[in-house]
Amino acid sequence: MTPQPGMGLVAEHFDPDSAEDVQLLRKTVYRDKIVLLRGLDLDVAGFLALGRRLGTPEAYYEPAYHHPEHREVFVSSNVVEGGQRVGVPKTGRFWHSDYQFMPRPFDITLTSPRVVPERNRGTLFIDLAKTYEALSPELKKAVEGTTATHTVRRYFKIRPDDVFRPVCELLAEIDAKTPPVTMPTVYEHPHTGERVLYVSEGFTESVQGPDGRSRPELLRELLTATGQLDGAPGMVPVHLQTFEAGDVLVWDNRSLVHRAVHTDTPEPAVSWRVTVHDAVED
Ligand code: 7UC
Ligand code: FE
Repeated sequence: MTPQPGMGLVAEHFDPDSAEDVQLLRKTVYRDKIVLLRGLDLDVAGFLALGRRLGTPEAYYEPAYHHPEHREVFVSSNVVEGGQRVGVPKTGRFWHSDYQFMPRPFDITLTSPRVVPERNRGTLFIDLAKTYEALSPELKKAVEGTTATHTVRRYFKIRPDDVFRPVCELLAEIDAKTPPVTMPTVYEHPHTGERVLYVSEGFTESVQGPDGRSRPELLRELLTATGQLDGAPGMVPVHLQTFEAGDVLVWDNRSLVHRAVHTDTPEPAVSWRVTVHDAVED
C-alpha cells in the first residue's frame, strides 16, 4: 500500500497477508489516526484475522452483539431476516470512544461496513489530542490533576429479555456489571506521546477536581471545547469518514471520539467491528 499522510488516509491494495503492509498499517494508524483500507472485501474470518494482526481482539461484554460464528466480532445491524435478528441496531449514535466505560478501553477499532445506507452514511470523528493542544492555557491549567468518571448507564441498550423488568433492577444490574470507572482526564498516548483529553458526551458522567469534588461546569466546558455538544458547533474540526461495503476502517481509539451518523428514515445498515488491545500497556 502507498499511504498519504492526513486523518482519513485512504490505502488502496492493502495486503493483509503481507507483514510489511501490516507493520505500515500499524504505524499509519498511530500517526494519522484513521485509515481506510479500500475494497478489501474480507469475509468475517478474514476480518477477525486482520484484527489479530494488530493486537488481541476482545469480545464485547454483552452477547447480544456477537456474530453467531465469531464472538469477537461485534455486529451492528438493523436488518431482520426471517424473523431473526443478528447483532444490535442503532449502535454508537453519540460521541464516545469504544469501551471508555470499562477499566481497559480498546486501543484500536476496526470496522467492516457490510450494508451501507444510501443517505446518512459514514462516521464522524473528533481528534482529542488536537483539541487538547488547542485548549486555552486557562482550560489546560483547569484540567490538570483532575479525573473523569465514565459509565455506559445512559446508552446501555434494553435487551429483548428486559421487557417488563423495573428500570431500577436494570440500573442495579448495569452498575454491578459495569461499575463507573475513573481515569485521569488527560493522559499521554503511549505511541505518539500526545496528550489526550479523555472525555466524551456519551460516557463521561463527571469530572472531579484534585480534591475529589465534582466539577459539572468544567465537564461542560470540556465537552463544548471539544465540539461534542450539539448547539456549540464550529470551532472544532469534525471529520466525516465515508466508506463503501467491503472497505475496512481502522482507527486509533485512544485519541478519537466518534459517533455514527444519524438517520431518521431507517435504511438497512450492517457493519462488523473488531476491537483490539495492542502490545503497549497504558
Ligand atoms: O449499542 C451501543 O451503542 C454500544 C455502546 C454502548 N458501546 C460500544 C463500545 O464499544 O463502547
Ligand atoms: Fe463506537
